[in-house]
Amino acid sequence: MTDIILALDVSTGKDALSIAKKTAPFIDAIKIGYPLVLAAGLEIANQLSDEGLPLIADFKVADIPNTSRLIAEEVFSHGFSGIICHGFVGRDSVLACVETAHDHGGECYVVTEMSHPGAVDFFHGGIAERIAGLVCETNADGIIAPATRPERTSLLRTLIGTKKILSPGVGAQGGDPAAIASIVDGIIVGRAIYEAKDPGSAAEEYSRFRT
Ligand code: FNU
Repeated sequence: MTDIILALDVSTGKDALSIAKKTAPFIDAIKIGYPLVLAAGLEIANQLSDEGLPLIADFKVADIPNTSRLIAEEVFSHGFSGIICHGFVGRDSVLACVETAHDHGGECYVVTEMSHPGAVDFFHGGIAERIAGLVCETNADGIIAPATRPERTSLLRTLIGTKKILSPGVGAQGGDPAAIASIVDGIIVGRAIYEAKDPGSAAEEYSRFRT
């Protein structure tokens, strides 16, 4: 199965709710993060939940285990079904997010390699592969891996088996959904949908890649 996940990085609650309503029939989940939450507050999650779609908190949590756990508790008590954390912080911090997610019946995704050009400065040279190993050891639910580098995402697939891969970078960052859809479980699309003249039609276009 390949899901379409809307990255709702708009800066007002009003825009977020309006775009969520227009796109809901064509998407499988909504991901929100700092841009929207800092503008509209974490309560926006409760309002978005009216669409009946899973909500993923993209806070890329990267802290000591106690702080990571406190962040994850706050996320799951606001109705999210998934959280994204960084992997480079190490096993104990990742485990704090994974355990808190699972305590709440939610999922935890770990960033293995980011999608932007600068990601190669740090994540290449074995780091992404080590993080993939950590994902298996900590029983995390899946990884975030780049649609902008399908060959890297394919490699990471061989390391994590059937765990889920959610893949950002299509559209605005140049990734081709056709090149990545068959190797991942979810395509994350932001600007190509929410900045479109008609976000509903743009989401419908991407829904061709749903399986
Ligand atoms: P769009 N995102 C990303 N690359 O783009 N969470 C990563 O490696 C990663 C992410 C997020 O470019 C990014 O923050 F780990 O407008 C944004 O919310 O399609 C979304 O994915 C991509 O947005």
